[in-house]
Amino acid sequence: MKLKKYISFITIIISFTILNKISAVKDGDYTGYKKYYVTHDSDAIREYMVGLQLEETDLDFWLISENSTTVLVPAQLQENFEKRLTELNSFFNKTSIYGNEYDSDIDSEVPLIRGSRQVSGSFFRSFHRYDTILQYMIALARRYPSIARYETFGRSAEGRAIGALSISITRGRPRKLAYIQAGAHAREWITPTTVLYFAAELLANIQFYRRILNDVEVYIVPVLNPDGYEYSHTRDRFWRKNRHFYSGLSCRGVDLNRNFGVYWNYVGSSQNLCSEVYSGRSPYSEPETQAVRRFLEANRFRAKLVLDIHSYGKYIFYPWGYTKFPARNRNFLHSVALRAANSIAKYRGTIYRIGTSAQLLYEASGGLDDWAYGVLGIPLTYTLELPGSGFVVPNSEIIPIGKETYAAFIEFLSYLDDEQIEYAQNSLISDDQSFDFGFNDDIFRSNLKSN
Ligand code: 0X9
Ligand code: ZN
Repeated sequence: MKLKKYISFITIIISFTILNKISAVKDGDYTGYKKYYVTHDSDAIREYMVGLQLEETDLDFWLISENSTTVLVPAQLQENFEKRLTELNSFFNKTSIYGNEYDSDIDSEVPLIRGSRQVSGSFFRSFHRYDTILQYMIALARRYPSIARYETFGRSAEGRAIGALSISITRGRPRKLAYIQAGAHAREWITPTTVLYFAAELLANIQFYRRILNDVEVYIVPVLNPDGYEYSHTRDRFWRKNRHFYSGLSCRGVDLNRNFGVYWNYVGSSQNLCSEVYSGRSPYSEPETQAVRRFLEANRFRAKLVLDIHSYGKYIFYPWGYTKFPARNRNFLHSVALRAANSIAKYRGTIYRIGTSAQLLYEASGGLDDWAYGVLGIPLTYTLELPGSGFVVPNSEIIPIGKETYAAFIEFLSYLDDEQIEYAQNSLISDDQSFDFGFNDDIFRSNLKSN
């Protein structure tokens, strides 16, 4: 067993010296690229992929999961890549990248609650440019002036306004805060539509949600990374990072989900600017992550739920992302996630997997989830990976994914009543006797005291 591990370790080391660098900036040109779907039947192959993701900036990793990896490989590297895969005895298939995704057979015109109003209009029939999204948010706020407010959350690196919607039926009273964010990664287009669908549904049928919204403000940032989002519409459909420009350098952009000040740049991120997981020059070096930090720090004692919406893979992740070590109240986090996943499944059977991203994907630090949970002590913190077999999701899926995910949002919000929150926060202390990691303990306790 030990020998086997040793051999696979050696294989990984040797394999690192593989693919020759081409270091071209692809800038949206995917001529010759192939999408590889590699199945892992051993940890060695998976670990090899995790290593490659950090070392090989010319590959674009879409998903590394327990038993498979999906990765875009440019023409020049395909021969070497396939050779390595064969040496590692792994199976793969390759396709061109604009493949068709799955389609829905659900009647999306059924309202979510019997007797409720259908979220209407043409907005959810296709994906929109950023301006249209902002206009839609402003229109929603105008239409429901007593419960919704449009705000500028911050400004992006290129100066775009980052729009937010605050939804609340009890303004002027102290309220708990639920923060829902999407679009941190530019190419994950299904994430802004899904959180906006949720906002529209809440507003159109507010009478059904009075109990849940009784003392809760829902704060939604649909596109945290508008510069990247626009770039993924105009130049490069698979752009991930923001568009931070460094004068004199050809690569651009910081991975916003590696830029938070929690074990920053410790694992699963890179200091190579050309990498898809470049963590930035320092923690919060980016205006987009600064905006999140400013907002959540200012509201840290009333923030009880943080949801960061990504795609794809159908996962609900709870902390930690940076280590496989269990989080203190993981049992509680897991049970809430299970409820959320069950309610998603009721709509059309979509199955989510639940756990930590460190276990189900890879260890990666500097994420919003770990920071909100570990540094701010926000008891319910999750990252969702929405469905899709890639980042290109057909228009016909916008409403069905909106509807099934809505069920998860409602389930999460239902845990914000006083009793549940008290339990959630107490379980931060008592849930796991074996937790002796030191990190963040004091912060947790000081947060608990002031609640
Ligand atoms: O790697 C990420 O940032 C997320 N996956 S994605 O494919 N959308 O890029 C997962 C983030 C999970 N959380 C942490 N690693 N902290
Ligand atoms: Zn993402």
